[in-house]
Amino acid sequence: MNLTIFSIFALFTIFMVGIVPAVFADTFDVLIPEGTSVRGCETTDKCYIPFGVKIDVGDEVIWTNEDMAFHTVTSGNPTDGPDDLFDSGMFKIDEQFSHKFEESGNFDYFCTLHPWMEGIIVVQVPAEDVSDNGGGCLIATATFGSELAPQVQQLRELRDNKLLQTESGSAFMESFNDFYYSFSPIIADYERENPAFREAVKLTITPMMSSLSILNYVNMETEAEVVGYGISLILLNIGMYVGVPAIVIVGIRKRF
Ligand SMILES: [Cu+2]
Repeated sequence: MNLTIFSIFALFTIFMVGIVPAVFADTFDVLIPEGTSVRGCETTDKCYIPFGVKIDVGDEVIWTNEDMAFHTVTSGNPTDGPDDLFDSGMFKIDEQFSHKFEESGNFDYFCTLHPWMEGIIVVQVPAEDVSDNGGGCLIATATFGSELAPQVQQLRELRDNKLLQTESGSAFMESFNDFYYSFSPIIADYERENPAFREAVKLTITPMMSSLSILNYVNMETEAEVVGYGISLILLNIGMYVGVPAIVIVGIRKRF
């Protein structure tokens, strides 16, 4: 019974580690140092420190005013003026302004009170999201013989069309891949050398793949739906892989 509790705990941990980064995206600090209300900081790009910040989509930037004067953080540039993407308005010493960036791109900003003060935020799509689109499921490919096998296609469609369309799903795939690619090449190689082992793997993963196919028939558009279906599927799989064998073992033990 301890094993069951441990397995549930382990699977929940894997799932939550996948979700947490989506909920608590990274934050980055930018300081407005003392003395920026007079010209000079622009010669060394030190009106906002750091001048440029590179972040991922979903990350947040927090500006802190450490100067004695009022300043603003206003998207756009001094020549063309504000572009209305974000604007702190005037904020005073020790006050903060934050903005979460939901789209990729280069975002210039400046201070409307001191137009020599300029900075830039570069927002990029996380590298993992891009590379995930290329790889396939190594174990499913080795088990079902080819990348083009319907079972492998089903997994790929599920990942590309459902999971990677949401933040929680992408975050889950990211941590799942770190874990999965640590052992899947070894299993896939062994499957190619040993047909009996391949059949055993096929039997083992078939219930899980059938349960995943449910996802192709449901709507998973919101973050809450992805989390909900994700947890339900994990529980269903715990039921199939841990619960059923546990009940059988307990039943056998009672007989003897
Ligand atoms: Cu200013």
